[in-house]
Amino acid sequence: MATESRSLPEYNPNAPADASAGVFGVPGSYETASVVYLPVPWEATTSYGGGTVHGPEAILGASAQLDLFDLEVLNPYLHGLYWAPEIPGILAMNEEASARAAAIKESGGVPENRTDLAESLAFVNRASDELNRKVRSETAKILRDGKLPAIIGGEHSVPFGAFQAAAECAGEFGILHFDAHSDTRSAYMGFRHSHASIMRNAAEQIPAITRFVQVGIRDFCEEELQFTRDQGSRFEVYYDQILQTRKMSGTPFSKISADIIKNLPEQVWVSFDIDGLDPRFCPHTGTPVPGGLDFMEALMILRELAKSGRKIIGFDLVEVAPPLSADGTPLEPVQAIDEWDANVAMRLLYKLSAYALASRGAADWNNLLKTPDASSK
Ligand SMILES: [Mn+2]
Repeated sequence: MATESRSLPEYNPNAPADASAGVFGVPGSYETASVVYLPVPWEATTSYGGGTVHGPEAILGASAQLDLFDLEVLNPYLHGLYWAPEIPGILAMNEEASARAAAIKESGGVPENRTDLAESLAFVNRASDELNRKVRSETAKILRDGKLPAIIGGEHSVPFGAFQAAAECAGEFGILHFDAHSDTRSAYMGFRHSHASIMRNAAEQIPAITRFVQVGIRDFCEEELQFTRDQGSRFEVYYDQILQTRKMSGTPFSKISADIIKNLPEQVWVSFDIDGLDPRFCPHTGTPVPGGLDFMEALMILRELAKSGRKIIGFDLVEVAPPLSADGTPLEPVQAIDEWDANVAMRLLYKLSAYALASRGAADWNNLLKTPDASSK
């Protein structure tokens, strides 16, 4: 893939950003991009708090606030970061599927003798299949064009088609999965492609994914614990409780990061559910859970991955949600705090992009190796 940087004519990175220019306030096009963000506004199976359907527009809207220069990887934006248009039809499909799913969620699933709900369930499952087909073909195109795909959710069910595309175009790979939840339930409430089932579906249906390394997991049922154990060495789960206890007992986080990364194969997809972080970084996400990673800890793990020589072949960032007003529409940001979820997410997105590019040989690694170390200046 193309990872060379280029200067952008008539663009001054030190000036205040032009919010209408593109993601992070930088002009760009698909043709010149190394990283392509594919927004997927979808939340049909969301089971608790809604709003992640508005995640992509909130992240894009907040992104112009970023200062582009990065101490570690210098100017990742020069490699070309492009925010693709939404796949046509997704928002309308989400609206109908969400409306049908609402009644199923209300009854906690589909009881016998409720043929109306069974019909709605079949509708939602067909819509999920259609969504997966669309995401798969768009992601495959991005990969075939030699670019890095980045899926922006939406709920955590959305990258399934992208995993399929990665398997088809790149062969075997591992998933580094940040999340509060295991996401290995079997068809939660009957939804075959539930946000709570993404890693189980991936494990059962995509044999090219040889490893799942889960980090920050702290909310799961016994069936999920059993499922991941039954998968043997294919699943390595860093439960938050155990990870945090190690940290609090004096193990340096750099050691913990290295332990996590060593389980991954050569090629890695990063699946980042924002609720893997401490909820103070994502207060409006759909299913927040206390505990979780600090922002800088997540970055250390990602840095360790990029430095390790493994290749990031794509990534997703999901479950980001802005605060909603009483009628379910996004709150018009009045104060900076209203944009907090999206602010954190766009900064994570920029770093994810930088580390992904760096893992493809695009960074000044001497710089990256030096800066996080307190002994250097
Ligand atoms: Mn998740």
